[in-house]
Amino acid sequence: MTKPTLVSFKLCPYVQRSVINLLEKKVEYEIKYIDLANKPDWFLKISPFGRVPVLVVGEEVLFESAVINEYLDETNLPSLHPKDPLLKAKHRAWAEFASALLVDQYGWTMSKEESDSNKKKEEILSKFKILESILPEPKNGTLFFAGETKHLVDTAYAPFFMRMEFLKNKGVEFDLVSGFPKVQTWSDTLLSLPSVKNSVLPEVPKEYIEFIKAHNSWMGGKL
Ligand SMILES: N[C@@H](CCC(=O)N[C@@H](CS)C(=O)NCC(=O)O)C(=O)O
Repeated sequence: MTKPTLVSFKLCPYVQRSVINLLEKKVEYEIKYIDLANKPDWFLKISPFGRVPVLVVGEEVLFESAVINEYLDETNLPSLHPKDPLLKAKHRAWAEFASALLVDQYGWTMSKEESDSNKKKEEILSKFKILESILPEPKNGTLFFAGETKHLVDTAYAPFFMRMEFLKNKGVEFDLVSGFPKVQTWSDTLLSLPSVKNSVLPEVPKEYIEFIKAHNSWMGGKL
């Protein structure tokens, strides 16, 4: 069977989720980078929403990171999902919550006006408050979504936390995580995983900041 091919934009957090899963599952894969500002025709033909990631598996094309990750999880056992259907459904619901955080993060960094950026920041903070209330207590300085064991849902959050870290490195005013001790421990745990560390190219931290600046957002002027 030929290797699956992941189509990527190197700064995309949704693609990064799939890379983390490919690495977690030790799947051999190819990766093709495209420029979203100049989408090639072959990509537009295979990506129904014109978005990355897409995963090409033989003759088939999968899109939507959550679906790609479920496929990778089912076809490369052991599964990173809980066995119990109710718990599995709960994990899927909280993976959706991670996607909402990514949307807030994009708005926070890319808004042209300070007031719009601040609204998004407040949305992130209110979501952190909810996460802090539902996360279990960390043990020995380690915390995953469900406690001591890593699950698929954790991989949905890691790209978000990585970008929070890139921003925090540009100034304490961009540090939203440290006010939430359990969220902070969760972030530290995820960012220390080899699959997460190796899920982006070395230039991504710098290019992420450059990307924000290049869009003339309010935050871009502060970085
Ligand atoms: N819900 C999608 C979101 C994917 C997404 O928004 N990808 C962005 C890049 S990070 C994209 O391809 N945008 C298309 C564009 O910028 O034209 C998923 O989880 O895969």
